[in-house]
Order: sequence, then C-alpha cells, then structure tokens
Amino acid sequence: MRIKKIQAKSFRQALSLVKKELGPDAVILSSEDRKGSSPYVEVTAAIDEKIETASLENYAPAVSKIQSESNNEVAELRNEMKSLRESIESMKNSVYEPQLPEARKNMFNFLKGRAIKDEYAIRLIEKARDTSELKAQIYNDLYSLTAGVKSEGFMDGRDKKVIMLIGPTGSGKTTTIAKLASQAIREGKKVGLISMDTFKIGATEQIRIYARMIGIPLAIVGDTASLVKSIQNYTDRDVVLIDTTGQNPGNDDYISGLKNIYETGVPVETQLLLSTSSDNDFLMESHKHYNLLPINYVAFTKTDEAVKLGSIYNLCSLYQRPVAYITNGQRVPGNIEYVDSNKLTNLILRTGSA
Ligand SMILES: Nc1nc2c(ncn2[C@@H]2O[C@H](COP(=O)(O)OP(=O)(O)OP(=O)(O)O)[C@@H](O)[C@H]2O)c(=O)[nH]1
Ligand SMILES: [Mg+2]
Repeated sequence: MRIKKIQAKSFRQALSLVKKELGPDAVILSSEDRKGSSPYVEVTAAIDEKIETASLENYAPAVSKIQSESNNEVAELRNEMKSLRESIESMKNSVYEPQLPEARKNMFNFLKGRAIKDEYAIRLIEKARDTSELKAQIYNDLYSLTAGVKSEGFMDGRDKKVIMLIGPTGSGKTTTIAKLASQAIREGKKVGLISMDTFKIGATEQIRIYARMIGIPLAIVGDTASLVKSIQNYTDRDVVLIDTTGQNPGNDDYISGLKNIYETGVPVETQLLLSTSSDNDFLMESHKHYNLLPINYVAFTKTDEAVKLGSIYNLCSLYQRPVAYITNGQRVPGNIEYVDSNKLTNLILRTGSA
C-alpha cells in the first residue's frame, strides 16, 4: 500500500491529481478543506502496489509462461486479481463518503437521499457550498433541457406532426398517448392514432377504448410498411400519435424493429417515456440501447408514485435530451404537465410521493 497526500485548489483538481499520480484504482482515505489566506484541499489517497503494477496486460509475459505449465493456475490468478479489483472498487465507494468534510457530507447525503447517483452527487457538491447553491446548480444543468420545450407544442411548422412514443414495458405510453390526443383536440387539432402494439393481449382493446372515448380514428398496424402507409393515409390530420409495444430495451430485435421505422425516411418525432417508479439502474442501463435510436425527447411518467425523483436528474444527465413533459397520475385527460427547469428541480429535490 502506497499512501500519498495531495494538495490542490479544489476537490475536483485533487481527485484528478490522485488519478494522475496513483492511477484509477487509487482509494481516497480522507479529504479536508484547509482554510486560511489561500485555502486549499488536502486529499490523502492510497494505492495497493500489487494492483498498481499488476494490470492483466503487465502480467501477460508471466502469464504465458505459467500458461504452458498450468492453465488452472492462470485462471486462479485471474480470479484473484478480479476479486482484488472488486474489493478495491467497493472500498473506494465506502471510504469516500464518511471522509468528506462535514458540510460536503451533508450535501452528499442530501442528494443521495433523493437517489441521485454518487458520480453526479460528487460533481454537484464539488461546485456548491450549500443546498441553495446545489439547487441552483441542478436548475442550471436542466435549463437547456427544458427551455422552450413547451412553446413548440404540437406544431413546429410542419404540415403534419407525427409523434411516436417508445419506452420499456408499462412506462405509460398508451395512457400518455390518450392524454396527448385529448390535449391536441383541446387545442383545436385533428388527431389520428396508430397502434403498433399487436404483441400484447388486450393492448388493441385498451387503445381502441381511448380512441372511441376521445372520438378519433385509430389504425392498428403490424409492420413497418403498414405503418408508413397509415401515416400517409392520415392526409387530413394535424397530429398523428403512434403507440408502440413496450419491451425490454435489452432485446436486440425490439431495438432493430424500431430502427427500421426511421430507415423508411418518414419524419417521426420520438419521445422516450421513462417511468420514475421503475428501477433507476435499469433505466440508466437502458440508455445504451435506446441511445441507438434518434430520440428527440424524454418524458418522465408516474412522478406521483415515485418516492425519490433523483432519477430524473440522473437520466437527464445521461440522456441529454429535452424533457417533453412529466405525467403524474392515471387520469385521462389530465395528469400531464410541461415542466420548466424550476419545476423539475423542485420535483427532483422533493421527498415523499405526491
Ligand atoms: N400513477 C400513475 N400511473 C400511470 C401513469 N401513467 C400511466 N400509468 C398507469 O401505468 C399502467 C401502464 O400504463 P400503460 O399506458 O398501459 O403503459 P404502456 O407503456 O402502454 O405499457 P405497455 O404497452 O405494456 O408497454 C396503467 O395502469 C396506467 O394507468 C402516471 O403518470 N401515474
Ligand atoms: Mg401500451
């Protein structure tokens, strides 16, 4: 174990020096703010020498020699290295938090209490001195993702606006389609619905009931070619809303099926619906799949059900897409809101469900 004290102007700078001098596996043992005429941060960090020098690549010549003697030994070595790495990794997480100076620790816990991911919480507390500065920071981060979204509304200069809702199973697509359709009608628009959900039992019935209730036409399509035809057939509609089947984003056929739609060249605005009551890690993980698609907006559903809404900040930071709206209840019409940065920040920092 090699231990080193590093001084820098800011915590962030100290962390990057630690990384530079001791490598990515270094563990932060403590961090202190030193006050005075020229204040600085002192960070004590450590690295296990074995880990530092023993990346798998560095082991390669030795490994190949051992390999000829015994493959089992190599496998054992690899396993040991892996578990060593894992324990350093978990040490990094557990050691970091308790060693923070008191004010930073409180802010870190404040953010963690709202389910904001460690990596984002660390970034936020680095820049803020108290919770009101934290709030301002979150507001700023979300500003460009919310500004001007509402004014675009249903028409953005195009003759016919085609909006497709995608998202994991049960994220609220069909319900939100009905909310959007009602709203567009209230704005005096002619609306048409298309459902691509021929997959799930009862799905067709669900959207048919909404279409009848709102009094608008519905087309049910089973493949991309019929989808394109249906969009074209809606010649007199101002807004066409497309409902899709919710599936596990890890399913490659699902993602490539959606990709086919864009390859037809029909102009479709895509809104990705993410439920705030879903598992945060699952939604973060889904990014690598959904990001393969040209997503125009994200929208957060079921904010009425979620106890912690830090996931909104995590997902905004990750997806970096404008936020179309949030939904906060099952009622149709209603329970859909356009949010500016202030509203979204308050939601993220709220505790307890609505
Ligand atoms: N509490 C709450 N429930 C909602 C909200 N939006 C939708 N739901 C409910 O969530 C459930 C699933 O909604 P759907 O609209 O069927 O979800 P979906 O994304 O179309 O589901 P799949 O088509 O199966 O992928 C229903 O019971 C809805 O009433 C919301 O904002 N808040
Ligand atoms: Mg549905």
